[in-house]
Amino acid sequence: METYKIKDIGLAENGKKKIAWAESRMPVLMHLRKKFEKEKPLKGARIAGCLHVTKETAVLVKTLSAAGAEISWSGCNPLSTQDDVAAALAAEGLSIYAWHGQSVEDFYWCIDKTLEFRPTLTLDDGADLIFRVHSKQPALAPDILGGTEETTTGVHRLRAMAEAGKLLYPVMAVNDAETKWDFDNVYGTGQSSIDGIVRATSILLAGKNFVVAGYGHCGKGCAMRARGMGARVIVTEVDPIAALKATLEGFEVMPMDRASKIGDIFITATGVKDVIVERHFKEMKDGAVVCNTGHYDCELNLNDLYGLSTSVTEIRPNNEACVLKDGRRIYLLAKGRLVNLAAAEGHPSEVMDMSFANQFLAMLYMMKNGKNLGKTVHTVSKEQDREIASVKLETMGFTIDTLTAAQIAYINDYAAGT
Ligand code: RBV
Repeated sequence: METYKIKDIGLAENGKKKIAWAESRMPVLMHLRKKFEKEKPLKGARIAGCLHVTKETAVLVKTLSAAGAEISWSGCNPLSTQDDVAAALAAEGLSIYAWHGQSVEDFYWCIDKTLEFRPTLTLDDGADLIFRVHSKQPALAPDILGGTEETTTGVHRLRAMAEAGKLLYPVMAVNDAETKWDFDNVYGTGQSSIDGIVRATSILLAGKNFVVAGYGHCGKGCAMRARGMGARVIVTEVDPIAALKATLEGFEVMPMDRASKIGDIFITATGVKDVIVERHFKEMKDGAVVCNTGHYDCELNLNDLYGLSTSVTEIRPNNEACVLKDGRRIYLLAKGRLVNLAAAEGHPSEVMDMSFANQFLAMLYMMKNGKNLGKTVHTVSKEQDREIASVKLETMGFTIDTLTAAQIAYINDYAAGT
């Protein structure tokens, strides 16, 4: 019986080349693969994973498998699967259910397929898989030692579930590791979102008004990189502290009601719905480009945009021209889904190296300790963070200083002053 459903197994050769390229740029994860492939600490684990099927994720999947785990995988977004990578994983005998451009029904069908082997661990990006277990198949929960969560939005969902007393097993918030959010969310999102915008439009960024909605870590990355390309960056926020940070970084801050009139390119990175709605679309300039890099596709209100449009035409991959009644055109990228994963390839391998090293170590931790943990959201240890940072630095060829005994004594000596 086939243990996969993908677009085309014939794409496997290309996928293998992409995965090999990612492997050459993910030294921390490869170090962990080497370290654990003999010992096989995940032997006996059945891991259901739901995370973008990219070349980087493939390196994680192969590492989990090398450490002894049985795997069943689905993508966590209907538009992010790289079909050649999915084919390469299937060709290696791994169980995978994912293809690019699937419907929402197919998306959940794929998740359900991965649950058929009764997982003992779950790995999420956005919490759709774990939520599926809780809402549709709670009978699976007693056999599940623990789960992990990759992204900010998923961690928010899980914390809300835990607070409501609804979480049936412990989860590790991989996103909250410093070697994840302070790198992946900032530099990863910054580069890959610009990459997605450029691939979908080939637009010149220099001199454009580039509006970033949300100045969290992802928004900060987008703003920083857009400025680097010569754009004039405008930030919109609801949080005074985040807004203040943006102004002191030199970005202009204003409400979306004003930004909507002057922006050339808009990107949402808030994790909240209805950030750009009808009244904003109505004010936009002819030729404005709108996209989203938040986990879910609710930040741009597409019902509003399509409702205002007299025609919608895909003019190039991931770029739809929405023509309004008065002839103005608004260009919607990647149907409002994560522009970096749908229109480009997601974050670069080098940064996913740290995120996925955290995922891998969190899986080992859950396998070993899950049954003794409270049914709540846990964070990775400082030791894990430091170990990943140390190995990453070492593989990049950097060395750092060490505190002397006298310096340590000084730090701990509260009496030492002027
Ligand atoms: N993300 N994965 C990739 N190349 O595999 N790129 C981005 C990749 C993850 C990232 O960690 C983020 O938290 C999540 O996608 C949002 O869904």
